[in-house]
Amino acid sequence: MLGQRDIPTPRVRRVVRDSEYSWGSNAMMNLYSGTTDPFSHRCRIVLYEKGMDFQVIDVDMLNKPEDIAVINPYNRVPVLVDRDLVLYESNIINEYIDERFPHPQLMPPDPILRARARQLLHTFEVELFAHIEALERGLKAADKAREHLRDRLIELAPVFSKQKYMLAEEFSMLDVAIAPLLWRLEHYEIELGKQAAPLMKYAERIFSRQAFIDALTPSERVMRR
Ligand SMILES: N[C@@H](CCC(=O)N[C@@H](CS)C(=O)NCC(=O)O)C(=O)O
Repeated sequence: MLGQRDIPTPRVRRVVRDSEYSWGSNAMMNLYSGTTDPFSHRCRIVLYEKGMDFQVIDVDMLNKPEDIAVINPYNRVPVLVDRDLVLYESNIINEYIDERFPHPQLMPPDPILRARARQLLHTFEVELFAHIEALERGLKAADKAREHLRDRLIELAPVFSKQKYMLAEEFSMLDVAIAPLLWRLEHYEIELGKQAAPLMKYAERIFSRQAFIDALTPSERVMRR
């Protein structure tokens, strides 16, 4: 575990709420976040939904600072540093923030519903987000990934003819988890067609939330026309 003094000084820094912030004992939560990274996007959404003090450290994915490898053995973003706690993996970071700052609660309070939500989060990773690296890196597998994502999202679309959000009527961590992909459909050149209209209506509902708007980086803002 890294001690406070071992935490590297960030090279790129964006102070979100507290311009007097210094990298010292009063450190608030710090998120190392890729400016175009869908996984970091998830964590930014949760931080803004909670409306507490935090700092986002913008990481240029094309010029990633060596510091990231010091705090995450997998050398990836997002990474959350909260005093002595260093966390990676967007869903783990988000559950920590949700438990630390319970309002508004984004995971269901009931253990059974919470377990189901975690199961669905896992399904999103396997069925959707595992295919994103091919698109982000422009790999040979990109066309297959596009096709797979399109098919899975079209299958999901009818759910939103009956309900407002992924878990019925309340915005939750599941909406947070999928939102960065929905925002990037044009950017990834995934065309869903008319059959996905209920899904796109659902997406617009998420995109119009103030926290979602505030969480977007300038590079993300231009991903959708
Ligand atoms: N499962 C991880 C995925 C994180 C991830 O893949 N991050 C990518 C950005 S898309 C990364 O930092 N890759 C290293 C690099 O591009 O150098 C999470 O949910 O946080």
